[in-house]
Parts: sequence; C-alpha cells; structure tokens
Amino acid sequence: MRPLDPHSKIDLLDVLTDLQHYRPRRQGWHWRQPIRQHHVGPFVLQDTSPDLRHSVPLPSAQYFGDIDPQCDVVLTTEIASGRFEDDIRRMRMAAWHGADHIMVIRTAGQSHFDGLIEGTPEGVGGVPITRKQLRATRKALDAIEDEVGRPINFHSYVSGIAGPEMAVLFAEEGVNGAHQDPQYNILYRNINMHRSFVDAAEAKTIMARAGMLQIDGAHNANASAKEAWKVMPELFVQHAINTAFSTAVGMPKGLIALSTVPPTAPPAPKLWLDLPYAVALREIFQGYIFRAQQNTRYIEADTTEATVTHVLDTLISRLTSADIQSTITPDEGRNVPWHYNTIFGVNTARQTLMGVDGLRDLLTLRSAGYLPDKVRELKERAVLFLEEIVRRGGYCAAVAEGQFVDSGYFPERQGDGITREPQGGIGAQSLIRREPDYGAPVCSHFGHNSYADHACAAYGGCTLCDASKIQYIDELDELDNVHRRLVTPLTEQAAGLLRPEVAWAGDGVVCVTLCIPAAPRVAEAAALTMAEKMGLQHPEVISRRLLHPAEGSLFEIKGILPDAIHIDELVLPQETERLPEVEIEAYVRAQPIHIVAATVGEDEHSVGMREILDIKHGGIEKYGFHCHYLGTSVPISKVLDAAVETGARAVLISTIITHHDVHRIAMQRLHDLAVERGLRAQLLLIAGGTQVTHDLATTCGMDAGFGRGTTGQHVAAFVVHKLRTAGQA
Ligand code: Z98
Repeated sequence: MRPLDPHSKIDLLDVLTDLQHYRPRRQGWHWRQPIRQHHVGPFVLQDTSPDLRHSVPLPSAQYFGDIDPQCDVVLTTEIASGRFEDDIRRMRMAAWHGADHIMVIRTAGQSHFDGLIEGTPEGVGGVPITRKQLRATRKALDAIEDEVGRPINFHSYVSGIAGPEMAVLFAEEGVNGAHQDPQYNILYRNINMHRSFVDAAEAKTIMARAGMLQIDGAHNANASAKEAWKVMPELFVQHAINTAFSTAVGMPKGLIALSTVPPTAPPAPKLWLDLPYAVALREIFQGYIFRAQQNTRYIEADTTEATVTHVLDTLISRLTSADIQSTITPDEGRNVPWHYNTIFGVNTARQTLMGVDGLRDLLTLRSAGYLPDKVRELKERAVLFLEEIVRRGGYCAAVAEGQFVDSGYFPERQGDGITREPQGGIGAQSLIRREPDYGAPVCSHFGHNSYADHACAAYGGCTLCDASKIQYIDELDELDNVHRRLVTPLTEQAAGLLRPEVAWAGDGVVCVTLCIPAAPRVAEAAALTMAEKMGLQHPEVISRRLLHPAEGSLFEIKGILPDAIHIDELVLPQETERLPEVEIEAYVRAQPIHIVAATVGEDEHSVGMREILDIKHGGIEKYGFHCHYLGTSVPISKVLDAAVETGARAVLISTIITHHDVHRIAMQRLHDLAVERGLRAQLLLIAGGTQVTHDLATTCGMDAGFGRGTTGQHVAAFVVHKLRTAGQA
C-alpha cells in the first residue's frame, strides 16, 4: 500500500487492492516503551512514551509549543460504525489522537453464528468480522501506524459459539488482541456452558500461540448488575476463573488482561467505593495485565457528566495501575457512538493521564485505616463467594442456581441472578468425548491428540504454519458489499461534494444544541419543531438536560441535512501571508511604525492584547513597533484620539466580551468613527478576541480580525504586508 499523505484522505481502493496477497507484517501485542524523565517542550515528564510522528495535540498544547507528550499506557478506542470502510477512516483519526489499541465491535448477533462469515456485509451496532474485513483493516492500520510512528494493536472478539474458528482466523490475519471468556458466552449469550469451556480451551491455546492479548469479560457483570458496586466480590471470582483457566491452558500471564471497571459514578462516593476495589484487585492478581475500562453502567445522555466520570476512572487507574486505559465514548448512553465522541473519549484519557503525570511520585495510598480495611473486606467476600461455588458443587451448579450477577452484596442475596441450565443454551449437546485414538492434524489444538506435537507435518503445514494455505474468499453478496457501498461516497468525493457525517461517509447527520426557555414538555416539542424549521430531516432528541423546571431545558437534536455543498462554490478565506520574522523586523526597524492598542468598550480583559504586544510574550514589540497601549475599557473615540496624537499607522482593539454583540458593535463603531473623522484611509484597523474571526471583523469594517491562537507574528506579518503593498502601490 502507498504510504499515507497526512494531507490526503486514505485511499480505500488502494486498501482493497490485492487483498488476497496481503499478509500481516507481525503477530502479537505491542506495548509502549516507557520513558521516565522525558524532556518535552518546557517540561520534564515522568510517565511517558516516545512521541508520535504525526498527531493532533490537545487543544491547550498551543500554549506550550504544540507539544504532544504520549502517556506510557496503551490507549484503547472502540470503533463501531457498521461498515468497515468507515471504521478505517475513524481508526486513522483515533490514531492521530493517541489511540494504539483499536477494538472493533462485532455486529449484533455474530457470537451466535456457528461458523465464520465471508465478504463484507454491512453490520448493525458493529461490523461483521470477516477475513476480508480483518485483512483490509490490518492493512490500513499498517499504513496508519507508519504515518503516526507507533505500532497499533488491532482487537476484536473471540467469545461466541464460533470462538475457536474466530481464534484461528485472528491468528492467521495478525489480529493482536481479543476478548475471550467462557463466562461471557454463558451469562450474556446463553451459549451452553460445557461447550463454552471446551471452546475456550481451544481458542486460548491458539491465541497464546499468536501472542494475542486476551481481555476477559468480568466487566459485563459490572455493566449488567442493578447496583454495580454490589457485584464487586463476584468480579474477583469471575477474573479468577478466567485467569486460572487461561494459565491452565498454557497462556502466559503477560497475555492475560483483567477487564476492570470502577463500578460507580458520582453522585455515588466514587473514590470511597471504587478505590479499595481497584487496590484489592491489583493485590490479588499481581503479575497479570490490567485493562481499565471506563464506567459505562452509569452513563446518561449528558456527555459532560460521562466525561467527568471517565476522568475519575482514569485517576483511579493512576492511583493503582493500568497497562491499558480503555475508552469507549461519552455518548454511549445515547446509543449513538459517533466517531468524534470516541475521539473525545481518547482525549479524556490522554488529557487526564498527562495532567496526573508523576502522581505516583507525589502520593502514596494509606496503609492503615479505611482503605486497607475495605480491601480486606472485599477479598473476604470474594473468598466466601468462591467457597459457596465449591459448596454448591462447582461452577455449573452455581450458575444453574443463579449465583452470578445477583444484586445482593455477597453474602447478601436478592435471588435475581442470571440462571443457566447446564444442559441447555445454544450449542447444547454438541460435545463429543474424544476417542483414545482421536486425531486432528492441526497445530495448537488443545487436549488429547494422537498426532505428534507438530501435527500438520504429515501434510506439509496447516494455515497457522503455512499462510499460503489460507483460502481468501472475496465478496459473496452482489448487493451488500464494500464496492457497492463505496459507489456513492467516492462519486460524490470525485464531484467535489461535501456532506457532514457522523456514522457513515456523508450520511448528512448533524447535531444542534437548543436552549429553550420553557417547561420541559413544551420545550422539547418546541426544540423538535425548531429543528424542522432549520430544514433538518428526521429530527430526534438525543440529549435533554433540565436547567430549571420552569425556566428552561437544553436539548441536543440530531437530524439529517439533506443538501450537499459543492466545494468549488465555497468562498474560502484568504490565507494570511506568514512573513518570516527577519523580514518583518527588517521592514519595521527601517522606519518608525506607531501602533495604538486598547481593550475597548466596557471590557476589562487585558491578557490577550498584552500577549500580542508585549515583548516578554513574544509579541510585536520585539520587531521594533512603537506600541501605545491605552489599557482596558477604553472608549473608541479615545483610541482614535491617540492614533492621531501618535501618528499611528494601525489600531489594534481587543474585544473579548460578546454579550449583546458588543464585539461587533465596537468594531463597527471604530470603523464608522474613523470614516467620520477622515482617518480611515490612513489607518489599518485590526480587531482581536476569542470570538472574532477575520470574516466577522471585515464585515464590521475592520481590515483584519484575529481569533484564538493568534500570536504577535500573525498580526505583525499582516501589518507589514499591508504597509508594504500600500507603499508599492
Ligand atoms: C468492552 N465495551 O469490553 P458479542 N466477549 C467478551 C466481551 O466482553 C464482549 C464480547 C465478547 C466492552 C464491550 N463486551 C462489551 C468477553 C463484549 C462481545 O457477542 O459480539 O457482542 O461479543 O470493550
């Protein structure tokens, strides 16, 4: 595949070309290389790993020289568009934001398929995992990891009725990690329990051979329990069953990850409940891998609330430990995992981890008092839980009697646990005891086999030993395949058409925020009607937040914008010329150029303007401009008086407050008054402020407007460019 150009979209047709000959270039999991005492920009950071070649830094990085330090733990994102070709574009964006563990959610129901599927049908709630989908995705990820400069772990699910087949497929196609836990099959997919454990032994053997990292399914009890903090004793036991089973099958500890979620969310006393649990878990399962998942049990439609919980979850990871910090999406509670929200999820973890960098050098957890007492209590409850399983006659009997996911805080019982019949479930009666002369000529086959260790030697290699034996099957469905799905997006792209998108390429989905000053019922109906008036099709409320029962509510509404935009018809803002610093200085030093500057109106903000002017902050004074700073809340007329007195060539006004549109009014007034006094032609009028854009400023009569992220060099370059062209004219 051709290397990716950071300024061009990924070429999906290139990804799809010659897939039958693609082979993954490595197997197994990749960890980041930790760097302690890492000098990054003006800072020395403690818990980092190598920087990326290409990335999108956190927004505040602009104040620190655009640094983008990378934390030392692997960051997960979950991708679930339903079309793998769209997943790939999402993965590229996520990788630029620091994700190096990409989990692809399977389409609904695939864990009930007793076999593999081929082609690339469209999925619901995720993508169908197929050889072609895996191959295309891994191939694209090779290019993406080269672009960002860090290996990316690709991950999906090996649980389900076809678990062993999935494991072979994943090993063949270079998948780096997978969820595998027989308890998940039993409790959540009602797959026969005996079959699930036999399949798990086979699947885990294959995963271990391929060096795949395994994530267990204990967190599902967390997500499905009525009161998630009460299920804690059981979670230890679920982890224990899967880890013990995995090591018994031959998986190394370093490939066995416990999937753990801090169980609660505010207003529950989160740290009080979740921290002892996290500590106890790390103490019991030393030497295993910890995959810390964000809490999803208590995510509502409010993304800000979900983000705060996620920050606290990540703090708990740092106070204890996590090898993988998993992120889902702050909008999981709305069932619309939009790709920009999954990226927000990654950024929440990344921002928090950088913010608490060095935490373990600053704090230690108390070794006496509530914390260790609670840790001990949790462990005792877990041991009692395990003893009860043994008393009942083992795991199968315990599940049959509803011991798991009961909403009581063990040993308390509510009698509402999940029950499964040992002889029932999907795939029941499908186990056949192996005969003494049983033989299967395949490698990495668990259990008794009359073939010798290298079972495939007899016929010259199985697909795990000789990849040329893998049968690649292309699309099977004439109607539901990637080439057909790509026709519209690629045709529109070639024609220069643009639509907004959220779930799929150019799906037209947009989200608008409306604050309606009425009681909730009226407000909601009004918000939907207003969205319709905006021309949105199929408007739907995806989030509602009460501000006050009578005064108002806030709604986020999704809808479809029916129209496409033609890129050729867009009027693009002119690119401002970035003159080199030496050129600016040479021009300014050669002649005295006076500039008058002020924050105008009734605005007391001074920092932004000072940053543009002041030499200490790298502002325009350093080029030799004579700056006359008049202060804050300065009337427009005074600004012009000063311009006349000093013989200024340019006036800079800063206007931060936007209430009542005062920023527009101030700009317009400056222009009008300058015209009235006959000064307009001799003065460059420039406005700045957080909500000021060049377009807005010019429509209000300014020569230029500068918004967020402006530095002195931008302003100086503009002034010099204008004066130079005026001089030449
Ligand atoms: C996660 N957000 O862990 P289906 N096996 C195990 C699982 O935990 C899951 C599946 C399979 C969570 C996702 N977990 C929830 C052990 C799912 C998925 O049947 O294809 O949905 O299997 O990242």
